[in-house]
Amino acid sequence: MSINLEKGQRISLEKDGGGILQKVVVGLGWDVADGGPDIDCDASAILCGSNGKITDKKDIVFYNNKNHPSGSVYSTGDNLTGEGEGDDEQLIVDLAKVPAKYEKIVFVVTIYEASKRKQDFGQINNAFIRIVDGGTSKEIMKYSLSEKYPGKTAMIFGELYRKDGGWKFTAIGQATEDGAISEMASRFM
Ligand SMILES: [Ca+2]
Ligand SMILES: [Ca+2]
Repeated sequence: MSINLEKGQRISLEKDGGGILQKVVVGLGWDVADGGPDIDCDASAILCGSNGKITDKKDIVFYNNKNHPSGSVYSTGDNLTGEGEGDDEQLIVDLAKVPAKYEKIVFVVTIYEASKRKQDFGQINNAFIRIVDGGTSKEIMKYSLSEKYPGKTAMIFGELYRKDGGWKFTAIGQATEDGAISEMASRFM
């Protein structure tokens, strides 16, 4: 059964009935509030070492760098509008293949050309991150933003991190004013 996480909560990622997960789908979704113009959110996965930093720009996986060199994380592509229910962008993580030097994978969402288009998280509804078992397609957990963030143009949604030989996920929900993926990524450099 899927668990609804609150901001700050963490869970262990396990298969239904226990056991280690091989592959997960990290889905992110959003809708435009009140019939406003399209908003192009971009989801990224940032692979960090034990110091919480990236070692290479290729450790940021998103629509413009779809495949991590290790083959363990990839992006299914760029959604420009957020139209429709369900996942609008997805990052696939092959947990078993993540090289040992990476301790955590942070999932962030930025708004493309937010300042030029004068867009922010105050104009977004139903933003969420969820994790699905890639083997069974069953949802493991979902974290939905419970409030709006006017003036905020990016969101650190959560992170997967290694713990006791497995993986845990924390719902972070930290809104920022970063204008682009490069700005967000500089937090991890
Ligand atoms: Ca996008
Ligand atoms: Ca949507």
